[in-house]
Amino acid sequence: MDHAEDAHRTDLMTITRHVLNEQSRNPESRGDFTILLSHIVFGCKFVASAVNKAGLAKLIGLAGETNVQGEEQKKLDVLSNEVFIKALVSSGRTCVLVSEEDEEATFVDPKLRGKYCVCFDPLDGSSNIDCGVSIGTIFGIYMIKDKDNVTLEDVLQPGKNMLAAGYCMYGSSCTLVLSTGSGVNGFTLDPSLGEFILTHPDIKIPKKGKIYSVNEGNARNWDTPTATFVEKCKYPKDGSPPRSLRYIGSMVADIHRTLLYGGIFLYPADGKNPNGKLRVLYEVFPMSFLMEQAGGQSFTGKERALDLVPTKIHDRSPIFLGSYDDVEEIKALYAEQAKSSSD
Ligand code: AFP
Repeated sequence: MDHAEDAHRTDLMTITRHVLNEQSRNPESRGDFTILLSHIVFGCKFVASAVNKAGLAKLIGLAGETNVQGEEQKKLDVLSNEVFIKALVSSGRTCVLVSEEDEEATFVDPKLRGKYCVCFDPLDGSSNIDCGVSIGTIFGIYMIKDKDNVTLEDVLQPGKNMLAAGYCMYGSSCTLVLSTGSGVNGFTLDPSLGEFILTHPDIKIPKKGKIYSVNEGNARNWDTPTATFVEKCKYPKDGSPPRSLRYIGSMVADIHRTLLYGGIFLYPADGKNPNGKLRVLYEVFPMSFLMEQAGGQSFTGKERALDLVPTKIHDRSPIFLGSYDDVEEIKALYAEQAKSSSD
């Protein structure tokens, strides 16, 4: 028996141990973030279990309600939203919550208030539920501005003010990817232990990728920089091979692949949707934060995505994010367009 290997296998870095290690580096920390995160992790485990059982438990199906975007809600969306709201409120560490499923922000009862604001999409990619494609939870965490005066302004902050962001992907395995502002780490749920174990330490996105990811069905409404970029991906003029197209239509799954394999994910503005489709607070910001922390970039077509200042909680923005060099290419095309229209 190889004892060294055995010792290695049994010394597992759980997500709680990892966050406690990070906490111990900050002597002023009182453990509030660790408590908040453990409640988010509980929410993810609950949803992972519900997603796994969805077919069996007949949870799939319409709940007969529509969400704020006018989309039909599935039962799993409703359930996931309830689970996360309850988990976050009961942590005693939150004060304002913004969920994709709720039109209004939730202001936590003053008795249960803490210093964090959480923006989240409890079950992103829900149109993929019925066919078993990977879906996920996305979250971004801010610190409250003024404890005695909690307002919507606390969540209408630029993405660069986020303290932490992450997502949990419910797929062939359940993977939680987290950044607390010093790199990105990935944890996989070991179902037998019920623990997220560090499996992808210090994720770095390749500097340049070979994959582009976009809904090409919208191509006829694209602006010139997006159309030119995609044309270059398919018919490169510099002798490089064409890039592969991969598009799942579930942001968590498309971003997870992009983080690990490199490449670029695009949800641009188009003729019909000048702000694109994806929501700033709980899709664009958390994913942009993770991308930058992994060495990539994120761009709106006008500016660094994390510099955006949302004016409403369900604002949308065009987004291009992924490998550093790939995003540089799209930035150059937008700069060219801006220059030619100012000439
Ligand atoms: P659903 O939650 O309605 O499935 O939308 C998923 C999503 O918000 C995001 O996860 C995808 O990247 C994007 O929309 C896909 O949009 P298209 O279906 O327009 O390509």
